[in-house]
Amino acid sequence: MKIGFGLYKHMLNAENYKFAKQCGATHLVIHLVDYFGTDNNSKENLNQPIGAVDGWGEAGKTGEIWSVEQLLQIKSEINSFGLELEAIENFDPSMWYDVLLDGPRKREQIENLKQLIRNVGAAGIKVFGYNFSLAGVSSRIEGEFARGGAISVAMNKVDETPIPNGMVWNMVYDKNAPKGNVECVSHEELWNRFRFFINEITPVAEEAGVVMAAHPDDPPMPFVRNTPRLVYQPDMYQKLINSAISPSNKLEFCLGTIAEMTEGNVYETVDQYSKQDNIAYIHFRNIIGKVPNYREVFIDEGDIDMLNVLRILKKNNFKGMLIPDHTPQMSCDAPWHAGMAYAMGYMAAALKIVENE
Ligand SMILES: [Mn+2]
Repeated sequence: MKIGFGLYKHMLNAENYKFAKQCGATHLVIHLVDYFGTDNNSKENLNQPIGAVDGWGEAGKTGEIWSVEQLLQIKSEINSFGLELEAIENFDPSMWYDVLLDGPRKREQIENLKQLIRNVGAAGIKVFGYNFSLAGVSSRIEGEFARGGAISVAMNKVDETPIPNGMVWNMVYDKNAPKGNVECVSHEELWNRFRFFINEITPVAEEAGVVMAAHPDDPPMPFVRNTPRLVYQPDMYQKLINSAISPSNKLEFCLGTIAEMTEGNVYETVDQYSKQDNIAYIHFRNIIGKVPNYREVFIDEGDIDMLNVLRILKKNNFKGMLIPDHTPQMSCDAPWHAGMAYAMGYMAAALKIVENE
């Protein structure tokens, strides 16, 4: 198994590459979507996006895809710090809103997504993580929810505010959209939209040598903001895999989100999908509770026995990457970095213990 580190777009700089390396990471997952609008304002030290009702910011305005040159430039900078670029996480909503919404530009957008995946493959990046979701992250609040009053994220009720037209996945892609809200469709209709996407994309991904990795819905509720969710119980991951049998259709396996689900058992779920070799990489984090009442906590204080998870992964010969995903912020001058360093140290030690058993 490999220890990696995830960085948001505004964090892609020399200092954080060094920090990741110093924490023991060998591989990076990067976000290229500007969730926080940092291209326009210089906000610093932002934590994970929590899914505010009015969204995070504007999506890339043009729907333009990332070029091979752009990707190679970022990759070579990362390599110069002794790290590998393993994965990119998330499409910009402006690239695929009509694929999610079954809108008029769906055909054009799916062709653009295919070209993006070809570019990712041409740049030698092996994995592309995504979340097939209309509302995206939602319903979460920030507060002193982790040990010692560490600032973290929690949920205590479902946000039922409809998504306004022109917004999807928490980002505005059209400021001039007609008044009204995104229509509430059935789960079946959402699965039809997903099957269109995955069956179009996997042959291209296979040819490009890229693995598509699906994140479950966070939070895993059947409906959020008056829209259906795709993967909100552990079995739905199997349905997703079965929708397109391909070495390029795998999972961005989020332990925290899976443990928040009301059905199933997190260890059996790890066993099931790692045995199938369907896990592309893992969000290795901990939580307390189940939807709609849970909180994100430190890696060693939650409901999940993380060493048990590692033992199951070892038994099934999982060779992929683990990243901390989110962590509570620690009280000091660098709350996010301290939280991440704590998680990384724990992960390195836990992995050493299990690998030496
Ligand atoms: Mn996650």
